[in-house]
Amino acid sequence: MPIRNEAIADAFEEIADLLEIEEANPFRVRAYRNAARTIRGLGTELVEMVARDEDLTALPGIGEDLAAKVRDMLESGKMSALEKLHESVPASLESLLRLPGLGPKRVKTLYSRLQIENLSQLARAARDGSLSQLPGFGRKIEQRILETIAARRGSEKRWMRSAAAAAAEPLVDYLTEIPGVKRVIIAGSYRRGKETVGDLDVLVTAAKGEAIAQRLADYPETRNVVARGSTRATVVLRDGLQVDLRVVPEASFGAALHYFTGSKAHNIQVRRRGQQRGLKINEYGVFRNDRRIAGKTEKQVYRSVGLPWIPPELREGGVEIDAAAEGALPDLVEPGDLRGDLHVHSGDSDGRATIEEMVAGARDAGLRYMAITDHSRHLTVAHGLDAARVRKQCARIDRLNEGLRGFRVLKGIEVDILEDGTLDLPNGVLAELDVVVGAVHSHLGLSRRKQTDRILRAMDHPAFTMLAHPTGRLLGKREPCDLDMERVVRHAAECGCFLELNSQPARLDLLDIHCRLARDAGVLVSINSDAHSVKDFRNLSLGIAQARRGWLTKRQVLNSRPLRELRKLLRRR
Ligand code: DGT
Ligand code: CA
Ligand code: CA
Repeated sequence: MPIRNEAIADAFEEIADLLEIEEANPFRVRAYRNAARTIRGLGTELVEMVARDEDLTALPGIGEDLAAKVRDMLESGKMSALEKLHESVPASLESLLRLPGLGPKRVKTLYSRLQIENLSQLARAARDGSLSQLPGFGRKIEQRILETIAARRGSEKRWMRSAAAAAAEPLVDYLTEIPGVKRVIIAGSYRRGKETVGDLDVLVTAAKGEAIAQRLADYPETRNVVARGSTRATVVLRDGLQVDLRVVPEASFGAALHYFTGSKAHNIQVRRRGQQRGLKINEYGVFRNDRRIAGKTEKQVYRSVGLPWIPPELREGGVEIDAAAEGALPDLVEPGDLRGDLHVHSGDSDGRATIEEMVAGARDAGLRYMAITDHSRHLTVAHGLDAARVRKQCARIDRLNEGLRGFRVLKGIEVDILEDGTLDLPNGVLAELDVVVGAVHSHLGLSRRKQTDRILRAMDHPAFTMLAHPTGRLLGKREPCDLDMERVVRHAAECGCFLELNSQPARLDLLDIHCRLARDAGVLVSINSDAHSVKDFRNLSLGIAQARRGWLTKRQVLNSRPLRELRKLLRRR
């Protein structure tokens, strides 16, 4: 059996894993990962290239050293660098000890029962489920170990969607203007609507790839060129964001778009369905006996395996294929579906515009209503409002509404949930408001039990409308707080309140999985901007992307409802 690319890429990945445990130079680790990725993306088998005496170092990310390792593996069936690493990595039991949930006793069990002495072996055992079979282990700890490992893997720099978009949009414009270019689209995690992306995967259709790769190298924002070939290029932009360019002919566009949109797990499932039908699916098309039967559009690719087109936001390799096969894909919420915004600040607290200016901004964004929800008094840094100031603001809003046609300002507050779960303003004033958005801004480090109880208690308040940014995470800055979201969602369903999906670029909180919990429990989600300035209404599109990844339909989004319907829902408590 010839050694396939997959096995070589796996070996490189494993070397990277082992080097990472050894805390080797991150550049070295990355080099192996990049090489693995290159190899996985190759259209031809390395074994054939070597047989034809082709120069492997011409491949992006493959230098002399890695090329030699590839040849070594093709000849001997093993990669000696990997074997050596296996020997040299000490019984790194100490590093296992540092993992959450693993004490000396469990580590010893791992070693004596499964000969696990390093992180990659542990990861494998956790993935194939053998870990949970051990005495003293269970599903919970297995899950925790998997999460820890995933978090370590994911510690390479990722970019917030908003930052990636700021780089992507001008790049798309630049590439679109090149003569001969037909289409330019960003695939990868960006197209799947992820809240962070590792890099930008740009797909271009054009007859001649080389010229496009050259133009990307010449792009004023390009800092350096990592690799360049006849149909691809990899460059790093000035701010450090990496761009992978692929140029494909029009006839392969759909297949390439599908392939490079991913996720990898989704692609694998689609390919498997293809295999069951005797089809080979790759980035060039769908093939039966080497004859291309589809590839121009994504729809064709899906149709070839008996599925309807699946929106990119759902392509995570979970249940979307089954849902598609059963004709049960959700009709996902769209940007134009939002009628209002239920979390907006003004200059009365820490916003940067007047209520009137925010009204104009909301109208420009196509909205018909919004709730002004300034901070409450506890948040002194934000010049939070006490009851008297809230009442004054309400009177101003009443007057403002009298002069408005086709738009309504609702009266609200973003009230602090105090440490004990009480709200930061007296019941009387809260009862006068249309919208009470409860938020945690302090004591984010409470235990899971205390944090959850605190939030549940706040929800029990009869005036409570919705929970703002439930997990409190700030991408790249702050982990989500320890919260039992299943209990929170269940409780929201029981007491008839709502959950916010906060659209600020660093928040995007609810997470996608929480949106799904909400949907399953029948809890409506409010996609709010939490705008502090007029331009912040634009962030709603980020919230929509997140909601789509959470499988939400228009009906499951509170602020897609017309004002009259919304009012009924708000009064339901
Ligand atoms: P990222 O960049 O970390 O946010 O995540 P993605 O999903 O954009 O991943 P990336 O940039 O490594 O690759 C883009 C897409 O290309 C990925 O979603 C699926 C496809 N792809 C990459 N490598 C492989 C592979 O080894 N096998 C398969 N089937 N697809 C791959
Ligand atoms: Ca990517
Ligand atoms: Ca990429």
